[in-house]
Amino acid sequence: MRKGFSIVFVLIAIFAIHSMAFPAKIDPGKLGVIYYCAFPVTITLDGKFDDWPSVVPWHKVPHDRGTQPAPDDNDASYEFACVADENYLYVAFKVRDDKKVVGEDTGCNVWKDDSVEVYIDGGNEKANSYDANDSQVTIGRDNVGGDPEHPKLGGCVGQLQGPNTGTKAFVVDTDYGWAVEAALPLETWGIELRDGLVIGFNTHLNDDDDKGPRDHKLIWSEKDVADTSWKDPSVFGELKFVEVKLAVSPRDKLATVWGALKR
Ligand SMILES: [Ca+2]
Ligand SMILES: [Ca+2]
Ligand SMILES: [Ca+2]
Ligand SMILES: [Ca+2]
Repeated sequence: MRKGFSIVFVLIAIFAIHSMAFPAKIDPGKLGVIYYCAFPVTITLDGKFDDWPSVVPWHKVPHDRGTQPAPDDNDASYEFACVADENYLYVAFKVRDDKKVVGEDTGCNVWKDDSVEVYIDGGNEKANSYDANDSQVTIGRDNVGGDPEHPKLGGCVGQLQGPNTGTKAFVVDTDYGWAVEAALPLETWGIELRDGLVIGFNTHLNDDDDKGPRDHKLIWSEKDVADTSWKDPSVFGELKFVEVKLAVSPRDKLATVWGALKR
């Protein structure tokens, strides 16, 4: 009788575990308006995305969304995703690009070469000019093969300039173009992580294909219609931090249940 009871209990437990094993759903937010950033998730900056939970939403910015659109998505388009832990906002980019241009414009001028930009308004004040918690952080493709702890950064605008933000970035070339895993320290912008917290946020892509000036400029925030995020945080979109319980492996859970049964 007792054995039968145990078997039923185990079956119920397995059913419950199976249900729990499906990862939490994360609201994808709205393209150009708001991104829901799951935490706590810690990412290893190695240029590989296998540590990004599959439930994390990716926002795709197509070739024709921005002030200098490209002819097609293979020429220029990108996807980005975010997660956070108690120390960092992690931002990943997968950039489609047909021609690599790096090393012509470096440092503060890297926005003229292949680069991505992350914009943060830590207090979400939406001011018309940069205050002490507003930044542009520009990460160039020229960081491929570089030091991820001390990447070359642009974004030399405002009080809290990109190169002074402590941002780390691992940048790799890929078969479709290039990719970035970046870690932005929350304390730089005075961000105290909690469920529901909203900050100002935007992402851009600069694509140079033939040297000289930038050829394509793609923009996530729908309010940034004139490429003015570099001076005006009021055109940023928003990022909302959402605490999620991501599933652990069913095997671990099962071991826990079996252990409890044996006691
Ligand atoms: Ca990784
Ligand atoms: Ca291109
Ligand atoms: Ca601000
Ligand atoms: Ca390019």
